[in-house]
Amino acid sequence: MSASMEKLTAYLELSRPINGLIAFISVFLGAMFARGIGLAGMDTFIVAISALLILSAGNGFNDYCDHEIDRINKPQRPIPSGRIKRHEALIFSLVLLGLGTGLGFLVNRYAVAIATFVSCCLVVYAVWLKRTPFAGNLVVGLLTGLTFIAGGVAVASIRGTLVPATFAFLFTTAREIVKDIEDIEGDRQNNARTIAVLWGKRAAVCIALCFMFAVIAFSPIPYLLNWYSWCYLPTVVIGVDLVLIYFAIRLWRDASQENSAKIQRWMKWDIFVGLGAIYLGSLP
Ligand code: DMA
Repeated sequence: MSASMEKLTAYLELSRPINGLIAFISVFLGAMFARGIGLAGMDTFIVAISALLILSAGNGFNDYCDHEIDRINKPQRPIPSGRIKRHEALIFSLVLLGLGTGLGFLVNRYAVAIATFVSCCLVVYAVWLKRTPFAGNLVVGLLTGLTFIAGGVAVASIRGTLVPATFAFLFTTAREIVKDIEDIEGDRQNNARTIAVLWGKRAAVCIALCFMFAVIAFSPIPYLLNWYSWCYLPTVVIGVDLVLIYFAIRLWRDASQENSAKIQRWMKWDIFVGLGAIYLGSLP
């Protein structure tokens, strides 16, 4: 691979494109739930791109701040592996943050307000909240939920986005706590006061399980309230609830770094199943 190609791949890796794709899709789904299938237009596309750019920036800035921690936890990442210099990651993140927030001006003032708010939260998270027990996890969960609401803002109606936003919040908070169990070594050595470091793995597992069970408990509600059609229920029960129960049992039995790493990765893929269930449920 040529040097410039390698650099490009490293920047792509830094931005964590799967997470960006999830944010992009979440905005579209948010707009769809707010206004109905097929009504997503140019504004939604702009907000979705803005979410993708801001999240990519957030990931880059996160790695910029976490270079010491990642040297232990994730040595293969672009910064600790030396493929991207720290200042390059910083410039990359600031440019994407500026572009992402700027795009909000093409939509409406609420889009600008959300983009600015999310950008500030991501900076505060990387600099400070990540090293604070629980608050950091909650903020990432809330921001993930907010991507659906941003989709609603693009079509000037946030009703209908609150169910997927709640799902996203609960699911992501659980996953973030599992990630903290995975990252316990590097976090401990760098004095990051996460739940796993401060209160121990067992407590972290219990809190993550509470959030997983909250997702399961919440999942039939939109169907029972007649908000989603019947297609939603079997998809969410089989594709999300049963899968979460399986993850919960595995995590309870083995909270090692290796196992929590596997579970949090699988949880990321399972988000697509959850998005699919909500999509199917909202088809006319
Ligand atoms: C995820 O942070 C990134 C953003 C933008 C909130 P994280 O603390 O979960 O990342 P890491 O994988 O470095 O622990």
